[in-house]
Amino acid sequence: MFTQSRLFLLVFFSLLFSVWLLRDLIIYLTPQPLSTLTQAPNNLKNKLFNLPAGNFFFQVTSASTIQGPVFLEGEINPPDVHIGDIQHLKIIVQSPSGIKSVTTRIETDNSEDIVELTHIGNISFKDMQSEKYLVDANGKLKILKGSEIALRHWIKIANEKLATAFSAKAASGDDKEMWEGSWTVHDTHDAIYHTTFIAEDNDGLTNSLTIAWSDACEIPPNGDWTLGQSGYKYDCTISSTDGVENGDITIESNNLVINAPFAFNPGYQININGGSIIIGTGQIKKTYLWICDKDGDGYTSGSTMGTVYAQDNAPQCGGKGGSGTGFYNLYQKLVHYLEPKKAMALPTCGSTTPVYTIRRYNFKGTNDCYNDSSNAYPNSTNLCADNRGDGSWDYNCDSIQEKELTQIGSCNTQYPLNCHDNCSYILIPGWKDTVATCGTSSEWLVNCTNTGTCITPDCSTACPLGKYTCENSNGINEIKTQKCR
Ligand SMILES: [Ca+2]
Ligand SMILES: [Ca+2]
Ligand SMILES: [Ca+2]
Repeated sequence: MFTQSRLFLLVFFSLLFSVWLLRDLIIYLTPQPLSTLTQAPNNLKNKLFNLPAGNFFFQVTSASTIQGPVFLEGEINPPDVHIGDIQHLKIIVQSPSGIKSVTTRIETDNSEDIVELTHIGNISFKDMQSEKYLVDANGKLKILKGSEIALRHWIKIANEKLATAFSAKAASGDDKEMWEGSWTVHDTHDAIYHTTFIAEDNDGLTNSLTIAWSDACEIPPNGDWTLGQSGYKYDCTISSTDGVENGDITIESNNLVINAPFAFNPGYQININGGSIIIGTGQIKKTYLWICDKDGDGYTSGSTMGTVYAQDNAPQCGGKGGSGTGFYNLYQKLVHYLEPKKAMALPTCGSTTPVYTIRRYNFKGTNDCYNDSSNAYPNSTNLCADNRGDGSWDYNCDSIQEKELTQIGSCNTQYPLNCHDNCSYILIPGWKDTVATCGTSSEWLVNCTNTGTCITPDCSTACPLGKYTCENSNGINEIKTQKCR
C-alpha cells in the first residue's frame, strides 16, 4: 500500500512535466541524414589542429527531426594520438528499436582504420551529464539556464524510474546503450584526422557522427553562417573562440564540434535542421564577439585577426579601452543597437583617437601598417595633407608615399592667326615651379593672363607664321597643399 502511494505520487509529479518531456523525447526519435560529406577540400586540410588534451568527453545536440540511432554522449581518449598509442573510444547511442552495431572509422593521413565497438551495457540518465542545450520542435537551439539544466535532468531521471517501475524491462527506446572499443595508432595525422561513429539500429536505420579535427569552418566575420549544402559543406571543429556576428547559424547537415567558446548575438538564433552539434570542451554563448584594433579601422596590426573575445562587454585591449562601462562601449552598444553598419564612424586624416576594441563584425583585414590612424590601412584610397602621426603619408600601406598632384603648371601660348590680334594662352594647371612634397603648400597655377600682343617686325602684310612673338603670360597662382597616401 505504502509502495503504491509512493508510486502514485511519482506518477502524478512526473505528469506535471510530461508535456515538456514528451517534446524532448520526440526530439530523440527524429530523422537525421547521414553526414554526406566529411572531408574538406585539400586547400582546407592543412590547418593547424588544436586538439584537446587528455580524455575528450562530448555531448551531442542533434536536429529534432532525427530518425534511427541518436548519439548522446561519447569519449575519445586521448584525441591527440601518436604512433603506438592505444586510443579508447566510447559512445552512448539510443534508438527505439535498439542498436545493432556501432563502428568507428578513423581516417588519418595515409590510412583508414575501422574499429568495431562492443555493447558493454546500458546507462542511466543519473550517470550521464546534464544537457545544457535543447533543440525545440522548430529546430531552434535553446541555451538552458542552471535551474533548467538541473530540473530537466531530474525529470529525465524521474521518468526513467517511472518507466522501469511500470515495466520489468524499460521500453527498448529508453535504453541508452554504451558501446566501447580501442585501437592501436599506426599512422600520423598532420593534415587529415577524422573520427566517425556509425550506428545502425535493428530497423536498419543508420546515422553517423563525424568529428573532423580541423578548424577550417570558414565563418565570415559578419552575417549568417550555414553548415551544410547551401553553406560550408564539411564537418568542422571550433577550436578557438569564434561564432557568428549579425546573423543566424543554420546547421543543415554535417557535424560541428564545439571545443572553444562559440557565440551568436542576442536577437539571432541557431537553427538545427539536420546534423548535430557536438559539445566538446567549449560552450555556446549568446553574446558578442570582439577583437583588438587600436584605431578601429577594422584592420589588425598583425598577420591574423588576433584574439577573439566572446563576452557581453568590450574587453581590455592593450591595457586600455573596453571597460564595459566607458563612453565608447555605451556608444558602441547604442549605435550598434540602432544601426549596426554605422557603429564605426571613421574620422579624417592624421592620427585618431584610439578605440582599442571593435566588434568582430567590423573586421576587414590584417596587416594594418599604422594602427594609430583609422585612415591608414591596406588599399586605402584616402589622400591626406596631414601625416599619419608618425611622419609618414603612406595611408594605403604599400610602403610608398604617393603624391596626389605631380603636374607642373604652364600657360601654353596660342599664336594669333592675324597680325595685331592678341595672343591667347591655354592653361595646364599645376605646381608653379616644382612638385610640392607631402604636406607642404606651394603656388599652383590656376589661370593665365591673356593680354599678350602679337609683335612682328612688319605688320604691313599678313602675319606670317613664326614672324611674331607673344609676350609671356603672367600666370595666376593660388596656394595648394600636397596630399599623399
Ligand atoms: Ca587598425
Ligand atoms: Ca590603421
Ligand atoms: Ca602608399
